[in-house]
Amino acid sequence: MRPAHEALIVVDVQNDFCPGGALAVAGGDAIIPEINAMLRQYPVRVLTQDWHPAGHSSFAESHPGAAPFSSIEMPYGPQILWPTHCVQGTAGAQFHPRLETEPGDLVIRKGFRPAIDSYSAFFENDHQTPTGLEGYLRSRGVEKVVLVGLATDFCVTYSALDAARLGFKVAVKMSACRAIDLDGSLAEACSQMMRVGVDLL
Ligand code: VGL
Ligand code: ZN
Repeated sequence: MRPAHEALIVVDVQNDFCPGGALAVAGGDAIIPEINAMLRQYPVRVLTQDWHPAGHSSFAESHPGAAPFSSIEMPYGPQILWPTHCVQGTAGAQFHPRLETEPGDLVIRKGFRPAIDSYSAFFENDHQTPTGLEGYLRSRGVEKVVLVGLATDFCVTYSALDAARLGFKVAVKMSACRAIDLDGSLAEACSQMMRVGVDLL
């Protein structure tokens, strides 16, 4: 067992981010055995679930004429428009069936506000609207978080940067993550994480 002040955060290991899903990440399901093993070793275990209402503003289909993976300006900054994914209540939004979710203490759902996306497990994409995870972790005495899951260069990195900004020690277990890698986004994400002291394991 890892020390009592360490939390594992499993980001978005959902069907739509795995092969065959609507926003499939290459090899997204290959990380599941390692994550299942890690879930048995951490005293605090959080799972996140991307959880969008139909017609969410981050979906390309919500912006007539816009192509998936193009970018638009939202009131809170630039936003990539994604293929429709992780719609509340659909099979694509469910955790992957091989992910052993039973040890999880908390499931944080995010991205449920129609007008704003939420990559990070801590704050929505305005970097201000909290999900509540910070308070949960502090109440449980957590000082260090280890992040795994999908996708390395979006939800994992945004979560890692926020956790570092909030003063947690942060590590990302890279072998238990997979990236979308849009236009060099993985390299950019890794350099941003290293710049703020996130340990890339
Ligand atoms: C994610 C794009 C859109 C992720 C979620 O989990 O990294 N990426 N929604
Ligand atoms: Zn999403």
